[in-house]
Formats: sequence, C-alpha cells, structure tokens
Amino acid sequence: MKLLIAIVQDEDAGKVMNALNKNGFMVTKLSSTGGFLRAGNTTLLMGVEDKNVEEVLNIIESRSKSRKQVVDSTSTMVSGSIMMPVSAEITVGGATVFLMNVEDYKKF
Ligand code: 2BA
Repeated sequence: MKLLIAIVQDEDAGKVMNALNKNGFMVTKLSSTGGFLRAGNTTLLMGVEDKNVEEVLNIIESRSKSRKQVVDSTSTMVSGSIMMPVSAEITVGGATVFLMNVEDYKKF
C-alpha cells in the first residue's frame, strides 16, 4: 500500500475528489496554505493499494490544471531615485504528489 499526499489547487479539489470517490477511492481533505504564495490550497491524503496507484495518479493529473499567477513581490527595485514594485508571473500546479510506502495499515 502507498500513502499519497496530493497538493491541488482549491479550484480543482472538488472535481478531483468527486472522481476519486466515484471510482471507489477514499480521500481525506485537509485545508492547507502554500508557503510561497501564502494562499489556500488543498491537501488530499489517500491510502491506495499498489495496483491502484496508477489509476489514482491519472485521475488527479487529468483534473488538475496549471494556472498562471502574477505575484507582487514585497521587495522593490531602485532605479535612480524611483522605487518600483517588482512583479513576476509564475505557473502554479497542476498537482504536487508525494508517494510513500505504508508499512502497516489498521482500521478499528
Ligand atoms: P506555494 O508554496 O504557495 O507555491 C505556489 C507556486 O509558487 C509553486 O507552484 C511554484 O510555481 C512557485 N514557487 C514556490 N516556491 C517558489 C520559490 N521558492 N521560488 C520561485 N517560485 C516558487 P507549485 O510548484 O505547483 O506548488 C503548488 C503548491 O504545492 C505550493 O504552494 C506548496 O503548497 C505545494 N508544494 C509544491 N512543492 C512542494 C514541496 N516540494 N514540498 C511541499 N509542498 C510543496
């Protein structure tokens, strides 16, 4: 068995969870915050049998979009005596997934 920890964007979380549940996979949803953007995202915990890992990854991948986001930096650029805010465009997502081997699993 594997423990999958998937970080998805809030906008995609509903679709991902619906598809996982529809296909018989259990999910625990945690509300999380990205350390870089300091914006809300969704962390999904899933205990998945090895034979089903590929299917679960396909479900997550097909429903997680990447999006462009403009970040206003708190730092400023000095051009002569003019202070200019610095902004940059970054691509967020689709999904970031960590896979871990599960040594044991019990349900009481
Ligand atoms: P955030 O940390 O808020 O990062 C949002 C997006 O900002 C990232 O998208 C990436 O494009 C960019 N970014 C993050 N750190 C950066 C840095 N130090 N310099 C430049 N750009 C940076 P994603 O890579 O798709 O990550 C989306 C969210 O997934 C992250 O939100 C974080 O919550 C989580 N995540 C991604 N990689 C992780 C990792 N290795 N460990 C733990 N959490 C991770």
